[in-house]
Amino acid sequence: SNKTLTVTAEPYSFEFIPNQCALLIIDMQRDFLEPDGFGAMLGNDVGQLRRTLGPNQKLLAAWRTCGLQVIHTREGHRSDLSDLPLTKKIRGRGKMCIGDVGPMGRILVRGEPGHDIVPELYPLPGEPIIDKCGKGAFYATDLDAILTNYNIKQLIVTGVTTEVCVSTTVREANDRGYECLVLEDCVGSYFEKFQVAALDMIKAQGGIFGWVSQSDKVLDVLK
Ligand code: C5J
Repeated sequence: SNKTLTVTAEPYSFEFIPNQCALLIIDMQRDFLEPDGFGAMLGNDVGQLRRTLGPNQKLLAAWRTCGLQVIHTREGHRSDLSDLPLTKKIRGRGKMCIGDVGPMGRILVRGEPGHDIVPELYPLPGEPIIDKCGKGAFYATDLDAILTNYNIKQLIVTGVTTEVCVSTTVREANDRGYECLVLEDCVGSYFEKFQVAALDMIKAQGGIFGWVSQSDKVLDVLK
């Protein structure tokens, strides 16, 4: 639709034109969310991310029913790792690193089971998937071109993790002139204090990077 919808949000209402607004779902990948994935193997509490599955499923279903644009992202690398900076590969000094064989195939390598999107939120044909080698979804991808081609000017951003790939993408989007609404029940962090701080930073100073709300506030106006 072409008419403006108004969502209750912080620091003030988020107004959007549905056919100029995409739902951007960041990195809802099996290796980050599943109990036998890479994230869990590192000792992270995947429950903090899994709580976003239900709200994301409900929002995605409603968004699709309205015929609106959905875009998915995945963090990962080419199988030859030629797009993986050595600095990223060795970061953490862990036993396992990107490209090694983990519980669900090679860690963060495209085409491996653990790299793919969780079945609950699996993309439909016609929903672009952005494969990115960085944290931000704009860096070294065609996301900006796709948004321009679809006349998308605003983003409702969900996914994981709030302080890493969601935040980086929202900041990149902001600098490119997109307005972002982040839904707190649809974004997750392994660390509660980062979840709170990352969302506070987005909406601070009059919405310096965007708006924050909850999925039910969006569902309210889509009906
Ligand atoms: C994402 C990460 N997707 N935390 N990755 O946030 O490494």
